[in-house]
Amino acid sequence: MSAAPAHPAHPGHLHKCTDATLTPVKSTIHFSITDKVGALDECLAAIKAMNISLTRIESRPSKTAEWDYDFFVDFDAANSEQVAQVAKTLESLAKQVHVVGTGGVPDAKTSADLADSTPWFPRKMVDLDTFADKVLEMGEELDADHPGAKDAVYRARRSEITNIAKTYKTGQPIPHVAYTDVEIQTWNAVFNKLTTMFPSHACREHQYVFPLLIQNCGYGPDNIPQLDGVSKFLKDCTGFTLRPVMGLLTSRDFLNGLAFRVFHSTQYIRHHSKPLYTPEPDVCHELLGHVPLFANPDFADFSQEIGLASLGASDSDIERLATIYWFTVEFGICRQGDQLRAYGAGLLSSFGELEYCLSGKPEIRPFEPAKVALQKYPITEYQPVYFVAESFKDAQLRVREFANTCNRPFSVRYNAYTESIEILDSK
Ligand code: HBI
Ligand code: FE
Repeated sequence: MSAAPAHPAHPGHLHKCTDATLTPVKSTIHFSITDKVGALDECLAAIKAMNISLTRIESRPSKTAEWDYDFFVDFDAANSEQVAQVAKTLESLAKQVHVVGTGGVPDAKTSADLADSTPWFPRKMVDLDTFADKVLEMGEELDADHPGAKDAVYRARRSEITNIAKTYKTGQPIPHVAYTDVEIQTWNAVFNKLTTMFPSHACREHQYVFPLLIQNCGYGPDNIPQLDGVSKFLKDCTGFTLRPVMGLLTSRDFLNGLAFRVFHSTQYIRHHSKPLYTPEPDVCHELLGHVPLFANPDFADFSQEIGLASLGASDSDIERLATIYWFTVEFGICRQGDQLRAYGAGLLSSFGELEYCLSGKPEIRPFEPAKVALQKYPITEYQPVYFVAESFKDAQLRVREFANTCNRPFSVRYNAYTESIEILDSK
């Protein structure tokens, strides 16, 4: 457990006091107990024996190695002596007892508590609609070194396609794009080249899903799959969905989307003059590199873990999380049996780098998030170093551990029923 949280929990609802003539001392106490039948009962009975009314109980698995449970109990005491008495009593029954807040603090909505120091972040899926036109440089203008920069026809076509993303709203089907013959030829060149390498270079999760994408989503050498069908397929597999995007989002916005199991996907394709090169994400990179992995439950959990850590994170933590994202989701390799295989989408969608990363030439290091987070990386050339994950589950746990070291005075969890973020305001 960390030290006393910055925002002690307080109940927001009405409740009965033990003595209606006195103002109760609203208090929150924390304690941990091991997962033993009756342990919680004993603690609550002890409080009840003092004739104190409980107004809220929240529990969650503890971050300790012993798999304890943390409890946060709100109660109304008659006076501060009684609060101390509760703490003393619990000390004989539980571990890590501390009063996290008592007396005089008005009931507060957690959102108001967070407002000042915490960067804005989406709380509900629909909040992602606000990202739509916040794209970085390549969104509408193309960089001078983009192969399509001087091609007016290409640029017009691109804005036609990015217009879908610009007007897209949560919950809508993603409009289909009728890809042209030239576009399909570009896809064909990429598809044929990469699919020869997948059997020897892609991780087994990618190889398992690829035939299913051919069967269910129209993947094939002569068809560019539609985001809408792919998104429905992913939703059935892992709850991930795609959202069309005009171009590069900021790291913060992009990672925030992952907290909702939403992947922002481009829908346009690279320029036909250089089918095996693109300086930015395009539909080939998304569909051949990213999508197969998001169909894997462990990888989906791993990705969402990074997303959850990014919500309301400081700018420097965002940068560290973006670096972790870069060396995993984009350029990760993993150990499978006695071999190394690629699972990063930047590798799986690049003929040259897919070969290079497993060639034995580049440096390979173990995936340790605290170290990875500080690694500098080039974005226009092959990576000088790759990090090996032992499994997606293992990588997820490591990222969670890393996230606990980030300086954020609250923690979050995703409620999949309401598609919204719940805030636990004591870390
Ligand atoms: N935006 N649309 C989009 N696609 C990405 O893959 C992407 C992004 N913004 C930032 C980003 N990737 C990463 O390089 C990290 O900064 C998260
Ligand atoms: Fe990518």
